[in-house]
Amino acid sequence: MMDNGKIADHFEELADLMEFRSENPFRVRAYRNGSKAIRDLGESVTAILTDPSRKLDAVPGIGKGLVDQTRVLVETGRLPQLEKLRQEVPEIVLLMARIPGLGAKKAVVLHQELKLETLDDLRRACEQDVVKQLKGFAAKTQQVILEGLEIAEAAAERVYWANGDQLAQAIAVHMRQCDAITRMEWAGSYRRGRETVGDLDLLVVASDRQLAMDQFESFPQRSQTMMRGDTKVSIRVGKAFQVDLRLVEEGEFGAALQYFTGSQAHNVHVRRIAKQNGLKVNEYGVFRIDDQSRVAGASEEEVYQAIGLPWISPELREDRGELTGDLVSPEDLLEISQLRGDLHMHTTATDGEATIREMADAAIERGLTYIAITDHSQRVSMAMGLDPKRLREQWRSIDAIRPEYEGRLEILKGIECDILEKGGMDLPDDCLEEADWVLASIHYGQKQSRDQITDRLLGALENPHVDCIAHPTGRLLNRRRPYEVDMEVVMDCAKRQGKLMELNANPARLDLNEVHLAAAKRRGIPIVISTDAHSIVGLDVMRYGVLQARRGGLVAANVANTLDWPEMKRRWLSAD
Ligand code: DGT
Ligand code: CA
Ligand code: CA
Ligand code: ZN
Repeated sequence: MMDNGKIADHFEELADLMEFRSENPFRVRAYRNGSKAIRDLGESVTAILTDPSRKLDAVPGIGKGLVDQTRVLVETGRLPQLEKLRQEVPEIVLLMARIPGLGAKKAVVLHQELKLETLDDLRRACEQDVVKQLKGFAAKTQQVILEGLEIAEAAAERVYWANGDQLAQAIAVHMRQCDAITRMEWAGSYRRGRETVGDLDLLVVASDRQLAMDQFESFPQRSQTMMRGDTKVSIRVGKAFQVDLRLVEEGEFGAALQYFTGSQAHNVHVRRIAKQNGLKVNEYGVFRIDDQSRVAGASEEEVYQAIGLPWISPELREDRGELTGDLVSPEDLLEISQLRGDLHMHTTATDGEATIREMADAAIERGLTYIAITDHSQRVSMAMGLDPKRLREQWRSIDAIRPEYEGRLEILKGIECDILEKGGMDLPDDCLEEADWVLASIHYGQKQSRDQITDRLLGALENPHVDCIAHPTGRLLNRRRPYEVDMEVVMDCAKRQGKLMELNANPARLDLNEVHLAAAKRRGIPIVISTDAHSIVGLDVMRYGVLQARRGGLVAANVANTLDWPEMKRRWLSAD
């Protein structure tokens, strides 16, 4: 029987291949949406198909065409259309096409000319200067490929926290069906809320270890068991992603959790402090060095306490001062319930999918008291950015609907104004002046020198109408490095000018990172956590931003949008 994960994998691959062949984007999207719908469906697609009283196309996201294909796949285990496409596009070509800066056309040429079979072959061809001799390839391209390979390899290894979270929750639901499991907790980078996770680490206490391990191995999305021992099982999910299960004793659970949560750097530091106190720490407990007696291990609190430390929130365990600097008490760290507004979102006026009204209603449902509509400015032509005329039209429509939302939600007239390549803002001052909230951000000229980029940001901060810098480093996790920028200088200027900085909560951005957040906190620069939503569901990414904020040690007082709008305006916005 074919499980939902397998079916979804088939359609996802089909969508990838069709996209590669530049086939109809609507059909590509239909397969991609269908794949997601099947993957997220709480019950078996095969079961629905074999039940004459049920209709698969009643499931949202699954159309008629997909139902027929799914039936073929479930009945025969094969998808002829996919097999045909696989013949036409070898996997290595797809892998190469995903390298940033390479693209489909060049990938095909490389494959034809060099008969490459693996990405390693490609790396070798670059290192031996073979690539730059091909027609249409320059030394620069070869360099770009080499750098892109690095990113592509990292991307193959690590997933966004948000995706790790989705998988972790599915595994947790599966494991809870096993009665032998009496206790269960995630450890590792996932528990620490790192931006990306390399693998997942699950700790379990069970009355019957074999049953718990069997349950783990029967996770429907498992593709392979890499090893199974007495206390540990490692499986692969999908192509390569690894999940480790460790079985531990109830009385040692706290020590194991502390050990396997890491980070390694944090643990090394903890052990050093312990040693100074005559103690030894390992995954089984805390022991006195002199007589080997065990002093702690059942709970994490007791482990830290035995060493003379308060319990430290997992998000902070990176050895960045959490053991020595000013301790942030865990209950003070920011929580999502403390956020009142969302100050970065797009609508159908530019590249968003929902109208102002739809975004406003969705914001109310999510408990917010204000939002800013911040569509793109004219320079961002690909997203139909707004010129002054269209922007003012949008503001008039906001004026028109405001009375409806009176007392429920404040809708602010905002703009995400591009910082031009040559410096300066993309919209005239008289226009920016009329806005309630102005974000400034860089979308073009990201390859400029450190000085140029820094100057552009300083120029924006010095504009009296700009309130906040959005996604300040421009990075996209696994895909695009941050641009070169002197963040120290930018932050000093932000502080001087009384400006705010964004923590963009999109799981692919999480920009600023936790180190920058901590630096902003030290300087007293208020942070605004925003979703940058391009749709209603885009508003739900706020929790990833909150996790990132906690990693930076932020408390409510450091985050401007924990205040209601009138208060926030009074407290943090310069009167311009
Ligand atoms: P990841 O998976 O690369 O995103 O990062 P982590 O932190 O989850 O690393 P992982 O999965 O290799 O190990 C989980 C934790 O277990 C790690 O943070 C610290 C602890 N740990 C694992 N292996 C070692 C080791 O050899 N030495 C020490 N001190 N700690 C280890
Ligand atoms: Ca891990
Ligand atoms: Ca691991
Ligand atoms: Zn935006």
